[in-house]
Amino acid sequence: MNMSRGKIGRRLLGLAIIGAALAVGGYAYAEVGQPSPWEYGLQPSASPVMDDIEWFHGFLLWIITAITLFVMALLIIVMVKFNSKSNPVPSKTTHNTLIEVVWTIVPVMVLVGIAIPSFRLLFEQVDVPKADLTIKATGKQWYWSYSYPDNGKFEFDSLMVADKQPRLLGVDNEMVVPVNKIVRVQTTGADVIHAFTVPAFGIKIDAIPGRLNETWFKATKTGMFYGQCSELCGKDHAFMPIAVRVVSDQEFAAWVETAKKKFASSRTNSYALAETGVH
Ligand SMILES: [Cu+2]
Repeated sequence: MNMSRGKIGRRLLGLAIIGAALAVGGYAYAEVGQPSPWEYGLQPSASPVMDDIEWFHGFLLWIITAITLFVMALLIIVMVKFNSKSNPVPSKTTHNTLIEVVWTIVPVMVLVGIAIPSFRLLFEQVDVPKADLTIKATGKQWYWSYSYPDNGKFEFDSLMVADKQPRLLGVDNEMVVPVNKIVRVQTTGADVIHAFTVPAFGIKIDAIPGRLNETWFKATKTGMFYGQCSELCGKDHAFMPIAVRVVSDQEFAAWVETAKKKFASSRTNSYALAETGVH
């Protein structure tokens, strides 16, 4: 059967639309946690802790908005009703017990209402649940080293690669973790204080020489998630990104096998790379 030109055109258009939809869907599936242009909110969450941080952020925004509007309304009332023109003979009242009790009790209740979820969130972040694996992140001037004590005790360096995308975030060796597993992150500093931060996971913890800090995350989406050292640590502070690749359990097991071989004797190579400088 012969199809008219118009019919073929419409079919091609239909196919193109389906193709584009699939492409967009595929892109959305591979999550990327990184800053975006003109961003004014938080990076999309990819962990339970970050979900709660987002909730707390929204909760505070409502409270602060209500307080600001209330204070603004009081100011406007005072300016309109009690200026010298509309209220030439001011009242001499200096005390009003009810109002004084209210303006003491209400702010206290607001603060307690903020403190309860705030402390709950703080405990959630610091109280590490039973971990599925541990990764030690060591901050160095100016790159990160990751070791996997539960998976064969290998360690590797993660250095920024100047021409890799996303700019200033791409690294040679990413930290790799399995999805939906509780990862305990231990941080320390080899030289000065650094800070290990991944916004999408809601983690930020100092990496201090001579001290071992601990935090945790559970990545709920596969994809690439980026962060940066968040403690001013020297001249290349801006060039020691954190790149975390979240993969399935099978992919993680396969990566561990290759990483064990790849990083068995590569430490000298990475140190040499650090000394020649990649930026
Ligand atoms: Cu640093």
